Amino acid sequence: MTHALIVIDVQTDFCPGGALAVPDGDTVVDPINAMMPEFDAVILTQDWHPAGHSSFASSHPGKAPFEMTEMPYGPQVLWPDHCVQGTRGAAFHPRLRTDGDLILRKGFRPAIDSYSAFFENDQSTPTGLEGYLRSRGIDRLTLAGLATDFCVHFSAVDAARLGFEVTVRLDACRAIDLDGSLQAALQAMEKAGVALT
Ligand code: VGL
Ligand code: ZN
Repeated sequence: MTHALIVIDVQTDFCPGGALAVPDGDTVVDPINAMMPEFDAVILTQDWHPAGHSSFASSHPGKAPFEMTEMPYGPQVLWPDHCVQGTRGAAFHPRLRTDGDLILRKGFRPAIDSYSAFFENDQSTPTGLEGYLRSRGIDRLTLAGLATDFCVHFSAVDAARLGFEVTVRLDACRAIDLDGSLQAALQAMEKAGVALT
């Protein structure tokens, strides 16, 4: 089997002091750096939004961060402005090793958010990652990074649904945990056949 590590969104804005800080988000950096040499391929994802993105509360008059809205594709959490293309907040954590094989950017379409590394939140627009992995003969995936209950969760469930053998290293993930979202994410990943370690 060819086994890839997918490092999800270990970016400055998701770490303490960032615009959408995940509690203890920076503590995933050392374990992720340490596990990289164990894999045949290392892929990093980068949340990469244009200014004024539709997932930002600031783009919806009268809405505050962490409230919900209805998008044409369904319910969507509204976030503080974060990971704006080319800003310091969108950069990888300064201590993260970024000498992997591929950096995949997502969330760049103004009207659609993208938690998953495989499909945007409309659940149909592909990012191209599936084709990249298949053409390299990669069939096994380990995921780590931020945030357990959003981008890691949706990436893991999509990967399992696409037929990859998927493990999530929970020791190298941290969660936002909005209204029970961590518990729901763990249940959804288990139900999808994702191994949680
Ligand atoms: C993420 C919320 C908004 C994540 C990205 O990386 O989990 N969460 N954008
Ligand atoms: Zn985002």
